Amino acid sequence: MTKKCAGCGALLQSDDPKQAGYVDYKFYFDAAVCRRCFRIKNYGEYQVIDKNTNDYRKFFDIVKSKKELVLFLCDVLSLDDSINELNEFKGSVILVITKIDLLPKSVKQAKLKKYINENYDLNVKEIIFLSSKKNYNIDLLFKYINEYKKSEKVYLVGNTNAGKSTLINTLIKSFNTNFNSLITTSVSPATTLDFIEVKLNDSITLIDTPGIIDNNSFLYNEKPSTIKLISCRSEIKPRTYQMKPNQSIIIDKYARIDYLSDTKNSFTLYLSNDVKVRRININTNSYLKDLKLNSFNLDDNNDIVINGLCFCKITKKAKVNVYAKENVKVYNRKNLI
Ligand SMILES: Nc1nc2c(ncn2[C@@H]2O[C@H](COP(=O)(O)OP(=O)(O)OP(=O)(O)O)[C@@H](O)[C@H]2O)c(=O)[nH]1
Ligand SMILES: [Mg+2]
Repeated sequence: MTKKCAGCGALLQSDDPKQAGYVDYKFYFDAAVCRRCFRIKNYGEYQVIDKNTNDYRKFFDIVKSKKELVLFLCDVLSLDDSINELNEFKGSVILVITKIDLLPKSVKQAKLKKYINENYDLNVKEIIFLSSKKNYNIDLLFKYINEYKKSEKVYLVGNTNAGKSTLINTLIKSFNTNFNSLITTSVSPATTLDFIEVKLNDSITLIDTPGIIDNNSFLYNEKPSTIKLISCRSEIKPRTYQMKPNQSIIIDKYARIDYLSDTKNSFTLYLSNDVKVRRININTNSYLKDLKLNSFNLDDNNDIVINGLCFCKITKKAKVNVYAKENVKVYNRKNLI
């Protein structure tokens, strides 16, 4: 008899503790979840399963050919060109921008929507901004699901950590009070390992999928303590610095932003409130200059994004040098907010 872990979707097995779905043979028949899920939930411990990043993408690619409704989730702090991929889905797509509670309340959704519409040409039924944590717009999403679903199956896809499993648990809590969803969620990447079907009601079955791993993210291959520290958990308090020429911003031990223009400028950092930031003099301090250099000559109203770590809103034209880990994508875009 085979059965699946209700937390991560892996097939339960008692042969290899290092592989997905392991559960001690003594518990096999009674267990609903694998040892890894049990430990994530109860002790916050995280075990990396040794898989190739393509193993995760495989599930995403399978959903592309389905005709059913797809909820394409994107963390508001990781909004980038990867959302263009939603145009490759055969089924209707709703773009769900998650974790909206992390942005300061002053940020207008209309502005975010305008940014998406001006920068991307997306074939979507709706764009919705929500927060599973604050239960914000969950009712509206439920209404859209009923309006656009083609059959009872509704798929949730997106990058790892976009909040797919958390959203399913929230929908279950809100609309199926007879059932307690067991899907495991965590701040670490690659939590969900296989398709997980959860019945929301007689006419809707939600299907969770493993998220896509972004090799160019700061979070890729970082240790759990660093992931916890840099992941935003509460509303971001933006940090504004009036930069003078030859000043530099140091983001803990992770990145350095040198300001090279010769007029004053305003830099506002959006990142986890727990990460320490300080300002130094470029000429007398070479801290973190051994990291990879990315140079920019920016127009006014641009953001510098250090993928997975933060973004920095810069108001005027600026020459900047950004130092970050070798694999991390650093890029500029028009101001998001
Ligand atoms: N602040 C905030 N955090 C959220 C929200 N939704 C999810 N999270 C957090 O984001 C992290 C990732 O959530 P998951 O639901 O595990 O993400 P996932 O998309 O299922 O990730 P994979 O299974 O790896 O693909 C967890 O720490 C969640 O608590 C939200 O609306 N607001
Ligand atoms: Mg998940």
